[in-house]
Parts: sequence; structure tokens; C-alpha cells
Amino acid sequence: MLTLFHAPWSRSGRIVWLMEEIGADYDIRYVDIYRAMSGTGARDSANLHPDGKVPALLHDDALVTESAAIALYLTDLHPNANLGAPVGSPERAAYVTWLAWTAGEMEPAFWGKINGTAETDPDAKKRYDASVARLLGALEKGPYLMGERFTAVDVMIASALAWGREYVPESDLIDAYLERVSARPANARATEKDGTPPAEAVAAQAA
Ligand SMILES: N[C@@H](CCC(=O)N[C@@H](CS)C(=O)NCC(=O)O)C(=O)O
Repeated sequence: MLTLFHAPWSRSGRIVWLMEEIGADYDIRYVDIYRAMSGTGARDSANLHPDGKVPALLHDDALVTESAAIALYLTDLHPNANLGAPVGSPERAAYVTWLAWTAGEMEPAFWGKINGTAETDPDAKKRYDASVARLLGALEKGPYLMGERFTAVDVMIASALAWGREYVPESDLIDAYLERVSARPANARATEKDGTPPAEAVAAQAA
């Protein structure tokens, strides 16, 4: 049994999208979180994440947190969905590298742009420029970040780009890429589930 701890319009939306791409059988547990940018919301005692964040994924009794780890876990769990790269496959090295890069390089680089340090700190600027160059380099080959095949790397990166489009330079390549991936039916289903929790889910959680 897979249960996703999810807060609308947050980083857990990417995991809803991934679940829909996989066609996984899963439940969403809608929880509240503290939202630093608006100063709203609060930690929810129903959320099993050790830091009160989302996403968190419960697989039977096993808890996985960190978006990149969850993406790897889910694509390994569902190899037939062909959204990852199994151990031993030629694409495995690139796949785990991209996933770790999203968390270890891309997110910190983009935050540097959002909070302004990329304008004042040469190291933050170097990191930001390198991240943008890596993205554009991959998209020049395209049509997806790992080439011909759409993978969980696209879910991770496209969701971040769509959220923070204004912090990445104007680029027809990026715009066309976002258009291509957001036209996917799984993306539309995820958007529907992401927003307002269905009334039945709220009632079930309150019970
Ligand atoms: N590195 C984590 C970051 C998770 C994260 O910061 N999530 C935000 C929502 S976008 C959150 O839950 N914030 C609540 C808080 O900071 O208390 C991941 O990628 O999963």
C-alpha cells in the first residue's frame, strides 16, 4: 500500500504527477505544512515526515522522504512503467546522477536566484549559471532531459521549472519543453488531484 503525504501546491505535487505517470495504486493523505514564503500554515501532526514537510511516502511500514529519493524508490518499485533506469542498465548512471543533481545542485542554485545571492555571491552565480547551462545543454539534444525517453527526471525538473519559470532565463527551448511535458494526460490528472482535496478524502481523514 502506498500513501503519499501531500500538501496542495507544494513539492509533493511532483510526486502526485509521478504516481499518475506510473499508474500506481496509491492514496493521498492531504496535510497542512508551514509555508515559509507566505508565513501561513502549520506543521500537521498527521504528517509522518520527521520534519513536518512534504512529500513523504509510506510504503506499507516503510517511510521514504526527499523528493529525489521518493522518485528513485517509486521508479525502482514500478520498473514496467519505464520511467526510471534499472540497476545494471546503461542509463542507470545518468539517471541517478540527474535525480541527485535536482536536489544537490539545481534547487540550491535556483534558490540563490530567488533570494538574490546569485546576484551578489560569485559562487552562487557560478552554481546558477552552471545549472542553467546543464539544463539547456540537455534540452538542446532533447526532447527530454535524458534524451528520447520521458523519465522521472522530467517530472522533477519540469515541475520545478514550471513553478519558478521567472527565475530561469527566457528560452524557447525551455518553453517548448514545458509545453510538451505539461500536455501529458498524467500531468492534467495530477493537477486535478493536487489542488483541493476531494471532500471524501477530507471526511475520511477527519473520521
Ligand atoms: N528536500 C525536500 C524539501 C521538502 C520541502 O521543503 N517541502 C516544503 C513544501 S514545498 C515543506 O514541506 N515545507 C514545510 C516546512 O518547511 O515546515 C524534498 O525535496 O522533498
